[in-house]
Amino acid sequence: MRTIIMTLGIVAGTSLAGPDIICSEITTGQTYGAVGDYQAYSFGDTTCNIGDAAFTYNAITPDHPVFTSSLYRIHEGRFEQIGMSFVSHTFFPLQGNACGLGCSAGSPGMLGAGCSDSIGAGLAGGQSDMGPRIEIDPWTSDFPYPFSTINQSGDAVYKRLKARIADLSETSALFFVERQYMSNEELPEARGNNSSYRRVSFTPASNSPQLQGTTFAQRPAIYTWQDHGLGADMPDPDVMISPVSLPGDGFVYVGSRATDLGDGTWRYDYAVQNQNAARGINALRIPIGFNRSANDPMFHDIEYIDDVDNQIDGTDWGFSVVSGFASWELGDDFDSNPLANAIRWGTAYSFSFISTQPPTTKVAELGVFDDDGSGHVIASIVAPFSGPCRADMNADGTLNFFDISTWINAYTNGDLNADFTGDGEFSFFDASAFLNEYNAGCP
Ligand SMILES: [Ca+2]
Ligand SMILES: [Ca+2]
Ligand SMILES: [Ca+2]
Ligand SMILES: [Ca+2]
Repeated sequence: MRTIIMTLGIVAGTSLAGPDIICSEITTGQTYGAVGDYQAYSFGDTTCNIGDAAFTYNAITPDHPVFTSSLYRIHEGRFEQIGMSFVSHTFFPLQGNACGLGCSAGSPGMLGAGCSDSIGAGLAGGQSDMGPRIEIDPWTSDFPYPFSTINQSGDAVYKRLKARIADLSETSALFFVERQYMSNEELPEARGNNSSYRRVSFTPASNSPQLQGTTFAQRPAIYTWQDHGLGADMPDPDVMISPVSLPGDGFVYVGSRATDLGDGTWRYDYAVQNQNAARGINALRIPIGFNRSANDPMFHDIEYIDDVDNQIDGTDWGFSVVSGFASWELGDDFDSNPLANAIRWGTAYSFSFISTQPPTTKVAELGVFDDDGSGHVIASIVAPFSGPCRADMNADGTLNFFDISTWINAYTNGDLNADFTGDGEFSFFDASAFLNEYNAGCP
């Protein structure tokens, strides 16, 4: 018996074989510009191959990793993306041992198993080696070569990680830079750990970056909200982060938090970060209960500025409170407009509204932009309780047959407003919870 188990273990281990890139440290920063309202940056880093096979770094074919940089901030309790770069195409790797894994250097032009590479901020800011994000398939990391705008440079902020100076000048905000790698040689199991972040501050007047604290490796930027939500290195236990794996595709993360405004209302903040999902997200739907309200909606997306990627439409999503959901909807899918303002890989959009109801745990729907008929995916979130009396499904102040009928209809339709257990599944336990609350009556 023991032999069989060990054999299975070896087989499972073998299935994970291959190269596995991570960004282990963000090391240096450099400033460019300003140009108009924007300041630009580049950051150096150290990467490690923590897998058991070498990576190819062939600069003149599509067989090399690429990386990108993004800027985020936590401001007034919200997590927001405020900047993004094009992707940088890598070339000849160094063969160091920065991760202490014992580098077995392969042939020249390969990053051997256990080996590290590093790049300074100056090289990382090279415009000639940067191409558009939109040409990268974030799940397979395939892209055309030569990529668009290869060898093209421009003004100081062109292609580089850039942000509005006004967004950087908010002294009460915490700022974070995220580095994300992508490689078409990684197996699916090795693709989820390719984003790392580090806190950064900006010197007033010069806007120059100062890296702070340590790098949070293999951790997408949305976790800054949880890791630093109450201040630098002060975690916020009220922030919920839910990873969602799209079938046959990459990861999307949904963050949520409720803030008691002290006047009988709560502000609900949400953020959706698409790390590496090719299909994108085009809706966020929060079940709040039928005939309940949600007010003062806020929507924050990302600006696509440079020539190729700015083909992507910047139209803000619409907000509605309809049929028991507070929803933000893009209003397009990939088939109707491939360049619509979906939450694409390497970006995070933020949302909020105000409710008179205190928080509970529920499940939200995320619309899939390029869904091929597969429909939505779900994620656990903090959301307003459907009260004051939840069994009063139609919120008319009395309990009667219409509430039972409304619950049964919702349950039959797979409507999350019937999910009384808040787990995203529809089962006997939801019926039991509804009937118990109905029989207990409302105050
Ligand atoms: Ca990896
Ligand atoms: Ca917009
Ligand atoms: Ca009722
Ligand atoms: Ca349920």
